[in-house]
Amino acid sequence: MASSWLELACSFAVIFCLKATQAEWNTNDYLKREHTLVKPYQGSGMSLPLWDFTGSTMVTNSYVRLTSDHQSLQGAIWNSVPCRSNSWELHVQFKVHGSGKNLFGDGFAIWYVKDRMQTGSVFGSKDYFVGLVVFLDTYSNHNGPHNHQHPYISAMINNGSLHYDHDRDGTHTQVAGCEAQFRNKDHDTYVAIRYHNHELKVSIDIENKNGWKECFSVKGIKIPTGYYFGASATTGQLADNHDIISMKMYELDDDVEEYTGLPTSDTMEAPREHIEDEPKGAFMLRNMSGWKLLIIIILSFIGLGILKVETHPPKLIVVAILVTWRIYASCLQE
Ligand SMILES: [Ca+2]
Repeated sequence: MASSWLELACSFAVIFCLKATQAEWNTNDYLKREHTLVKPYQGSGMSLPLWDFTGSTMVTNSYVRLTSDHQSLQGAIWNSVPCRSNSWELHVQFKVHGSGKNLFGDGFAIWYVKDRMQTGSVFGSKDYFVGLVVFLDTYSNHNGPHNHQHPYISAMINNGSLHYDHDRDGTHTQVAGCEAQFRNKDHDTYVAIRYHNHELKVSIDIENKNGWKECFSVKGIKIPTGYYFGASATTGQLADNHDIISMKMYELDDDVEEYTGLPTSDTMEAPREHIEDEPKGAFMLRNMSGWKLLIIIILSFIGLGILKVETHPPKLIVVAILVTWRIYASCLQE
């Protein structure tokens, strides 16, 4: 009898342990190693299994640097295995940092696209792409009034027909976006891209709180399987270090059938009005009509002529400069 009780107790203990393990796991997410990049990066020299590089990309023991803090660079890292998961979540640990306090750029992009390893004008990768991209844009190129600050995270879905407009920071083709101060942080920074049941959700963990905060979520998104994950970055006149520390892809259970069509999005944010910058400085001089410039030059000569015949040159220099500047300023306002 005692042994029966013992067996029963053991059975309960086993069941309890199994339940506890299930509760601990409590997720249907599965890490897919073929789409995952983690330290220590296993490779020889510049090559890594499952991942390929372009441009300025450099691999160290601690990070994959897409661009360093120097001008006119572009680099990318691409997974070589197409994604066969219908729904997935990609966690990217990254670090964007540099010496610039007010001027830095341009940011980086995380891709899930049909064509990999293609350099181009969109953060170092191809324009008119087919797939999904999430931009982590650190530099505001947008002319005119903005309704958001940078750094800015946004997503774009493209079936190959849309052009990414750098001058507007892609705001007229984005499905959604949010501001996120992820640059020059001393702690680890993460972004999560979740595509599940035709919903795209982007979350961030950038405040050292070890938890995800939603950036945006958009329903009615369809992207097929068979595309490639990647990340790319560029620097132009402004620069930054754009580092990828890890990329982890989790397959998710879902309730939808496999989609094989072109990427689509039911909604897209309303286009923002494109307002030209008011030209300033040397740029303004190029736009100024000839007669206005002529007036300025004539007045300058008159001012200098007066200086020669007067006895108080310092005072007149100030007057001449003020008159010239006033006319120049009135030209600018027109
Ligand atoms: Ca930008």
